[in-house]
Amino acid sequence: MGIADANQDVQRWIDEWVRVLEPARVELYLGEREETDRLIDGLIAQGTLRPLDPSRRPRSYVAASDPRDVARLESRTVISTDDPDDAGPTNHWQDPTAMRERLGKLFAGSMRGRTMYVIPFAMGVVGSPFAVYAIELTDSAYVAVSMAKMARVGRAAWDAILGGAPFVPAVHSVGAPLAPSQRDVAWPCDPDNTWIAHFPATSEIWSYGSGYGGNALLGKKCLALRIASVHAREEGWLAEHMLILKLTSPEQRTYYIAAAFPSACGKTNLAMLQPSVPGWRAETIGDDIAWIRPGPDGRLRAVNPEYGFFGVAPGTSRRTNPVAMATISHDTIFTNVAVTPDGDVWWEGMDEPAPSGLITWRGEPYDPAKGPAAHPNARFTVEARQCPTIAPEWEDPNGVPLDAIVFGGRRRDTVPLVAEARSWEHGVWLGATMASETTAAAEGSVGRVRRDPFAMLPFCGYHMGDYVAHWLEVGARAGAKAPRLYVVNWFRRDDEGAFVWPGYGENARVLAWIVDRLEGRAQGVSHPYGTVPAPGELDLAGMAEAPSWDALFGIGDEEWSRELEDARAFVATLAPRFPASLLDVAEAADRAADTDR
Ligand code: GTP
Ligand code: SPV
Ligand code: MN
Repeated sequence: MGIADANQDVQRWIDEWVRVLEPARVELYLGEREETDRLIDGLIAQGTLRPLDPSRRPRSYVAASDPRDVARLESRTVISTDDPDDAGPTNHWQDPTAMRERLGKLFAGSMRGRTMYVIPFAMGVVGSPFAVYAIELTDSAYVAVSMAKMARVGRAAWDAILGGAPFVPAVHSVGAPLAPSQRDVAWPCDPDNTWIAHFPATSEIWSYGSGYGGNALLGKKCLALRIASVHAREEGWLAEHMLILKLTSPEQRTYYIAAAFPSACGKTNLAMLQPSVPGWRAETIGDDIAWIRPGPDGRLRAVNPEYGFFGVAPGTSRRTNPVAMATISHDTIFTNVAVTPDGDVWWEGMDEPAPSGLITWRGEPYDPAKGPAAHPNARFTVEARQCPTIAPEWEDPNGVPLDAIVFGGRRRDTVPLVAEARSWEHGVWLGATMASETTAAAEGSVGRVRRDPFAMLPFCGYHMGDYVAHWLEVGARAGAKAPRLYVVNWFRRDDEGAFVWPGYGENARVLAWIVDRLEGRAQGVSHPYGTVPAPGELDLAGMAEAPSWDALFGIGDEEWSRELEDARAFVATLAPRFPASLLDVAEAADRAADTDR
């Protein structure tokens, strides 16, 4: 079906995999309406998707995953380079030959009884200088229909690849072959043997055993971050875990801001911000990944290479994120949310309390004593063009020029609400040593503070020390045209454990201060983290309970020295590739803050 016209390289690659995987059928999937409808009908018949009430949420479905397959599996995500040092200490390294052998055994016959979908796609606008082409082979129809929402799947990418454009070869199997007459399960997977392997030397991605999110939608973290970060380093650009936001001031000036926060730390929410401050307007360009290249004028230009949002459902409400709620009002696939008796979705943090008769993500009647109704990493999958605040330039093939880049994390103390770095180098130090409390977006314990450089800890495809050095080079080349660098923290808490900052739409106050800095209107005061708003400088007018300056920015001497010591200990683990000059930059910044105090 259409594969006959594939050019020889592509055909040979597909044939090789068909021999290994032994699917019962092979289908080219271009994401077209009729094909998608047919796949969805099949998924409903199989019990993977359950249609929601079309009068409440048209053309929308709920999937419930296997409870053992609910998030990215960081411990089984590997970078296979010949030299382990090229993967660096922050990645799980596996010898490429051994990994190919091990996965080869798992892949052998793993698609028996199933259809293999051949999915050509582009990350970035087809034909643009940013575009990267790829083909994912998968035996999951759920992955296929999700990919059509998340990436530019289709004829244009296929034609580009057939025309000879290089493509990233990506192979995915849920690892659950079907014997003849064996009944399928709703969510096939092989959790005991899951591996998500990357071979940077050949840009290959091999994923086995999981059907969930970043483990299986290979255009996202595997391609657009881990593989792309390797290309980016070689070619002088940046592949980042960042949202991109367009901000228009009351003076009608436009600013483009990118922000790196770790998983489940607020990127989608900031990307869809509805400013609480009168006169400001925010529009969305991307919510998770930014590819950043120097433009012809020397400014850094960013694109969102994705086509949709794979957003965290819990905590999303009309109060916190009305834009997301509007975006997912139709044509959305929900995974691991709860289902109401009238055929709609529910999760913790929604505006309405849990209705009676609620069925949890595990398919059981809801009993609060037995845990949440929606899995904490429950997600929605939806095309970006459904977002009411999507900016027209989100598909600009040349991207948007960045004015500021923000680093943030989830920290109950220490890190101030906002600070401007003293220089690009100082900002790189702050980005390289940022830390965050772990979340449900990956397997493992939640709430533990870990260093997560540039929110890229699980996503950098090479040595983290080299990555930091690459950031220095990109900044040096951009010179005075480089965007300014900031840190933010929406998650400081008081003694009772309550957030001191209301967050969400109120974060616009922080963005307004950043713009004031860009325009030279805000003086700021010196702080261990750089320049923070002087008391009274942050516009808190009209806030119900304005927090004190100290609650938002205060930091004790001991708190600061502990932080600095911990940051230094972390970067020591990246030596000798971590740029030593940054230690001097950090020390100079520390001294500057000291003299100012
Ligand atoms: P990934 O998709 O995993 O990369 O997550 P993300 O960075 O896009 O995070 P998202 O915006 O989905 O937010 C994750 C969680 O943080 C949700 O439960 C939000 O409600 C919560 N959150 C987001 N912004 C804020 C904020 O400003 N303040 C507080 N307190 N919580 C927030
Ligand atoms: C993240 O964990 O940062 C996500 C979800 O955006 S996933 O696609 O699973 O990586
Ligand atoms: Mn993310």
